[in-house]
Amino acid sequence: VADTLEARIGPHGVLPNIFGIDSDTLLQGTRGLHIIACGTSYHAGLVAKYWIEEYARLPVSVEVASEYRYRAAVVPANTLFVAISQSGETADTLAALRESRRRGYLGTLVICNSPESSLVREADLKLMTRAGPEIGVASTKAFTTQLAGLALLALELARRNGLDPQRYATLCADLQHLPRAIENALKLEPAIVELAGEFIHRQHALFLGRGVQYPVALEGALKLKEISYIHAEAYPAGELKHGPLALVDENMPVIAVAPNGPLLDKLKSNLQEVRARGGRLIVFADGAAGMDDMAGHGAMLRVESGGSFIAPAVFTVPLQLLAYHVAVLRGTDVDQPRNLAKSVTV
Ligand code: F1P
Repeated sequence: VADTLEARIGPHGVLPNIFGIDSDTLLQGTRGLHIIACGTSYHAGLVAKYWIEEYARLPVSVEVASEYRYRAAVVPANTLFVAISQSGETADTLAALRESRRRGYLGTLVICNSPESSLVREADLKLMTRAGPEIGVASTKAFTTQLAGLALLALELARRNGLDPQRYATLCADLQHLPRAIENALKLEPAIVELAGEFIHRQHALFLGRGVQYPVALEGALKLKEISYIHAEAYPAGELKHGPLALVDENMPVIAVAPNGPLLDKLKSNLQEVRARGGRLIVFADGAAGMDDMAGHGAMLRVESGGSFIAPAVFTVPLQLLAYHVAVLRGTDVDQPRNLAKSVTV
């Protein structure tokens, strides 16, 4: 993450290292974004939607690349097509990029970890993440570096679209703090190892988040599925009462991502509903969040979010660690999960 941000945040703000044909003109002309990606990269796109809409006030739609070309998409004027991919070789993402050429976008931007990849070669603009080689099939550091790159993009678009300079400066400082906040989150590892023991014989798990933390919950559930083979679902916490609550009993662990913020009270009332049904609560809460009334009804782990802007990237780390340690305890092959390929090229 530090490498992805490196040299791109200076005293005057962020300079996302976007290169390609006339990046300045394309970014200046952008009036909306359409983000496509697969798997973990898709979840990064969902986080970006919250950031770009909140700070740059541009409309963003996000779609899985595997569906994109089978839909007669309507493309509003001056929409930038954005593809996110760790490998840059995912067949659906590449096919979507090629299809986008026929659909009248302003231009194409690829956010990618592989400089020599097909996606990077074919895009107008490129923003490189610097996760280094990721050996395991499941994306982990690729995801956090994608979030770092997308945060830079969101801030750059925000700056161009008139975000209050003071607010912009605060967000830049938050982003600068991200590597340190992630280091702090990694210190939770011993507590997470202990927690992982509870999952050895579990078959199912529910993940909950609200707002920008919903995609983080999705990513936590995906990691648990991919490497531990535990059936895991993620829901925006407000959707609990529209169905998933029927699944909650003492055998269902419910993992909640709960940083401080305007939606915390809403989330707390959703968690009360879980508690009332005897569900086992595991809450990843912000140090600053008033969640003490939730303690004593399950496990509570405190994560220093480093500010609401970067919280999605920080809260991802304990969820990745949880999936990892559950997988280790269950004896699955963490680096090479069954049935999965690092890069899906067909
Ligand atoms: C997309 C992806 C990964 C996942 C797995 C299969 O890859 O879904 O997120 O971990 O490796 O492919 P990419 O387009 O980001 O390379």
